[in-house]
Amino acid sequence: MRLLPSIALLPRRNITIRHVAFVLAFSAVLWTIHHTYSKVTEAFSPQEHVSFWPPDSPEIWADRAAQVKNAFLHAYHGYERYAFPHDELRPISNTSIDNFNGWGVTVVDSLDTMLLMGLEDEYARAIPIVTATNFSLPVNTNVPFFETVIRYLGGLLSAYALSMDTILREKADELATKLSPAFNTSSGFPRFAVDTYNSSGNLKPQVTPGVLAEIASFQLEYAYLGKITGKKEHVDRVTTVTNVFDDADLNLSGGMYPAIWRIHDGKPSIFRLSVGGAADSAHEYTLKQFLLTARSDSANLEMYLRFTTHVINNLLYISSQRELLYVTDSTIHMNQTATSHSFEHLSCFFPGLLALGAHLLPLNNLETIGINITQLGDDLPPKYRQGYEALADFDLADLHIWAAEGIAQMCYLSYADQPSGLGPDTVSMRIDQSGEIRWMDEMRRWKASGQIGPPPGVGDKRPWVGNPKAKAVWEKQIDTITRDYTIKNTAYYLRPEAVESFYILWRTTGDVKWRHRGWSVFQAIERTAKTPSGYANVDRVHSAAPILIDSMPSYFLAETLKYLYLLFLDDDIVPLDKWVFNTEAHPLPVFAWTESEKEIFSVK
Ligand code: DMJ
Repeated sequence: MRLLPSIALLPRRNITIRHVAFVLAFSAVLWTIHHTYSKVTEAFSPQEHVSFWPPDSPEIWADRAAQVKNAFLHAYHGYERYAFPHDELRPISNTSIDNFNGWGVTVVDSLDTMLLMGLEDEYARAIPIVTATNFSLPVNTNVPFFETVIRYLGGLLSAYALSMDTILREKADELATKLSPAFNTSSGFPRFAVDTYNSSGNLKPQVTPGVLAEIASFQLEYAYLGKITGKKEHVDRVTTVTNVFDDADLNLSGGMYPAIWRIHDGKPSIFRLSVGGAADSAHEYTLKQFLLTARSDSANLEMYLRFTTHVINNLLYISSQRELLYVTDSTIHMNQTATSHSFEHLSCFFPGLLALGAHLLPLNNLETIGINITQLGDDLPPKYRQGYEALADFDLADLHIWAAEGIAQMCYLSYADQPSGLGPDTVSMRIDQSGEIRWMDEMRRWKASGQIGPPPGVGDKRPWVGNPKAKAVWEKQIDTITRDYTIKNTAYYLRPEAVESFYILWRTTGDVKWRHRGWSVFQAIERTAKTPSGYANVDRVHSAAPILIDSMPSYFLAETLKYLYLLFLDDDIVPLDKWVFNTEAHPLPVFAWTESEKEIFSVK
C-alpha cells in the first residue's frame, strides 16, 4: 500500500488545497491504523512495514544513520571488551575466536568504517594493535590467501586511503610481501594458503583446484598497493593473472569464468557457472578493476561484459508464483547444462554490481570506448553467440538496470517474507509443471506484445504475508505452495550483500524504496540478532522463534553496518565514481597510472 504516490494520480487541474489536505489527512489516518496494527502483529509479520513507506525527512534518515553508528559502537565495544585483540567476538558466550590468523581481524576490518563514521577514539585505540602485528604465524600454519587479502590487506589499504596514515601503507606492504609465496605457481594464480614462517613455504600443492573467487579477488588491492608503494612486483601479480584469464578458452562456458580452475596451468577445470559462493567476487573485480584504474584496464571491462551477457541470457529466471526475478547457477558437463535454481544470499551483491555498471559505463554507446558487444561473442559457439545478438534488440542500460532492480527485489523479499525479517542464506526456487521460465524469453515476449506494464520480474511485489492468527502456519506450513521457494539454509549470517545492493541502487537510481528496504533489514537485525555484547548470526529465520549462533563475523562491521550507514546518510561521502569498494566493502580511491608508471609496470 503506497499512499503518497496516489496524489500524483489525480488530474492536475482538479487539485485544490482542500483535496490535498483531505488526501494528506486520509493518509495520516491510514498510516496510524497501519502502524498500530503492525505493532500488534509485529511478532508475526514485520514485513508488513515494508510494503508501505511512511513519510520520511532528512532528519529521520540522519537519525537512522546515527542508529547504525550506535549499532557499530555496540558491536565494536563488545568486541573490545571480550575479544580484543583476537579475531572475532563470540557474542553469546562473550568469548573470542582466532579464525583468521589471530591478528585481530575485527580491528583491521573495522578501521575504515570507524573513519567514515568519525569514531576517532576507537580508531586511536585500534592503531597500536595494527602497528604491533608482524603478520607471521608458527611454521606449518595455514594463512588463507583470499580472506587475508580482502579483510586485512583491503582494510589496511582503505584506512590508509582515508587517513593517509603512512604506517598503514607500510603494514599493507609488509603483509603483501608475507603473502607473496602464494604466487609461487606455474600459472601465476595464487594458492589457497601460504606459510608465512618461511618465505618459500606453501601448504597447499598447486594441484589443488583453485576456487575462482579465491584466485581472482586480489587485483584491486594489489594494483592500489603497487600505486602507493611504487613496487612493480605487486602490479605484476595483477597483470599475470589478467593475462592468464585473457588467454583461457571459455567457449564451453559461453565466455563466463567457471568456478574451478587448475592452478598449475591456469585452465578452467569444472564448468560450474555461478554468481554466488566460490565465484562472486571474481566477477565483481572485473568491472571494479576497470573502474579503479580510471577505466584503463579494458581486458577486465570486456570480461565484465561477457560475464553479464552470459548471466542475463542463461542464469536469470522468473518464479511462477509472484514472478520474482532470480539469478542461479548451472553446471555444464558433456555438453549438457544442469541448472540448480538455487538462489544464494551471496549472489545479492550482483544487482548492485549491475547498477554500478549501468551508472558508470556507456552501455548504450560502448563504441565510444572501442567495444562492440556483439563482436565480444564472435568466437563463441552459435548457441551462446545468439545470446549476444539478442541483446542488440534491447537498450542495454535498461536491461542491466531492470535485472538489477528485479534481483534486488528478490533479495529484499527473501527477508521480508520471513517472520524474523531476516533473509535465509540459500533458497531453492520452485519450478512448477510448466517448467523453468527464462527471463530473456519473457523479456522477448513482453517486448513483442508492446511492453505493457513493467518488464517481467521488475514491478514491485508484495512480501508473503502469513495469517497473524495462525502461528503454526509459520512453523509448519512454511514450505507450502504459497511461496516461490523452499528454504535450503535457514540461517542469516549477518551478511552484507542485500544491503550493499540497496545502497548502490539508492545512490544510482535515487529511488527511496531502497533506503526503506534497508531500514527494514536494519530493524530486523536490531530486533533479532542483538545480544548484550554485540550481534549474532541467526538461525531459523523462517520461524517465529529464530535462534542465535555464537558468532559475529568481522564483515558485519566492515560491510553490513558500513553499507547501512552510507545508505541512510544524506551526504555522499564515498562517491561511486571516485571510490571503488573491494569485496569486503573497503573503499579504494580511483587512480590513473602516470606515463612513467605505465612504462615501469608495463600497464596500459
Ligand atoms: C564477505 O567476506 C565478502 O563480501 C566476500 O566476498 C563474500 N562474502 C562475505 C560476506 O558474506
